[in-house]
Amino acid sequence: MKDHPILKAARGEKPDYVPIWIMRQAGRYSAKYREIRAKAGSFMDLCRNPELAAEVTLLPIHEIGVDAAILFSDIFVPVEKMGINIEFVSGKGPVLSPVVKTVDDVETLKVPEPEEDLPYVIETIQLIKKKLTDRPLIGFSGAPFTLASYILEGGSTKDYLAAKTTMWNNPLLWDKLMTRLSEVVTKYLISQIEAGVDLIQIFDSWMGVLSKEEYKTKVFPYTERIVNTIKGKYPEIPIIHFGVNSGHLIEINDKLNVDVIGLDWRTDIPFALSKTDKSIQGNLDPVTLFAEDYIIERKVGKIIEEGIAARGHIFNLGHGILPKTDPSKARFLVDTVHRLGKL
Ligand code: 1CP
Repeated sequence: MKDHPILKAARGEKPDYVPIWIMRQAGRYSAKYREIRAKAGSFMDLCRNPELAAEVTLLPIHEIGVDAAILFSDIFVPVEKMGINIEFVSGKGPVLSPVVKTVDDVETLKVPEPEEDLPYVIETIQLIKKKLTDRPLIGFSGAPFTLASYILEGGSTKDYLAAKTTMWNNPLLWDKLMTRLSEVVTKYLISQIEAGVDLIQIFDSWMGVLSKEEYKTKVFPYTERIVNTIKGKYPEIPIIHFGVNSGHLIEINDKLNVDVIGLDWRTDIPFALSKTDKSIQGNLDPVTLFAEDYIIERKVGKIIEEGIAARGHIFNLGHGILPKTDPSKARFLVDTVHRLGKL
């Protein structure tokens, strides 16, 4: 397993081919996923059901041939166990309650003990690892800023008003919440590693909405602490750090002790490589999977060419695969990367 192309690319050793996995690869574009999801009840029920979550995790391995599985779960799974209720309301997205507004509210948030509070996540990982012996399993967590943005807003947001104003107007609350979230994320990721995941991705999906200065002073130190604690304990487990539209933050994130920087499609690979010498992941625009095959081929070819100059390159979309994607196009993408990516 240690020599699998994804792990080699993450470490900056040269694999035989460019490996690929796809963000949200176990998702709504798959008919089988929709069928299992309907059987499970709510989306959070599916995340809490080890048998079904393991089955869903393995679907894209068989259906589209990706080189790694990613644990089927969600960034809200540990948040629920902090004492915040999560509901997915159709047309509105996730609704979190109660909304955190004061330092006292933060004090009531628990730090879940994964063995006791999240046993279904550990069990899901163990079930997957029994069945998946030839490819790595990716574990993941949201990062403190992305989690805080939902917790302070009570759901999705376009302007990040609650997160940004709290950061500016209430630095004590901000620090207490970010510190607590850092503890939650650290424990959660360590428990995933101990249950058997082979590498991890930290999703700071929305960090790109911050300026360099804000990111550096108000967000980076918390992520840095998480990464250093995990690397201190498990230096051999590669860490991927990803955020949407965050090309302006690469030179700051280059200082994190992570192995791979995830890029979305708006960040050109040559630009990214001028800011970091870490391995990279990405970065095909998810909408490309609605284009003609020759367009997909051309864009994949360009990304692979550009990725050769990186320390290592894991192919991925620049963000999650869209629910309307035709699964045969996802399969075509994986085959194309494998065909054009022989090194
Ligand atoms: O209806 C459904 O079936 C639910 C759709 C869905 C799925 C398939 C949600 C709801 N989450 C997931 C799975 C999921 N989420 C995975 C599984 C592994 C995979 O196949 O990739 C992962 C890694 C996530 C992570 C996640 N959840 C992120 C970070 C990644 C990203 O997209 O930037 C975020 C921000 C979430 C929050 C979330 N989960 C689901 C929704 C609708 C949202 C809100 C998104 C928003 O605010 O716009």
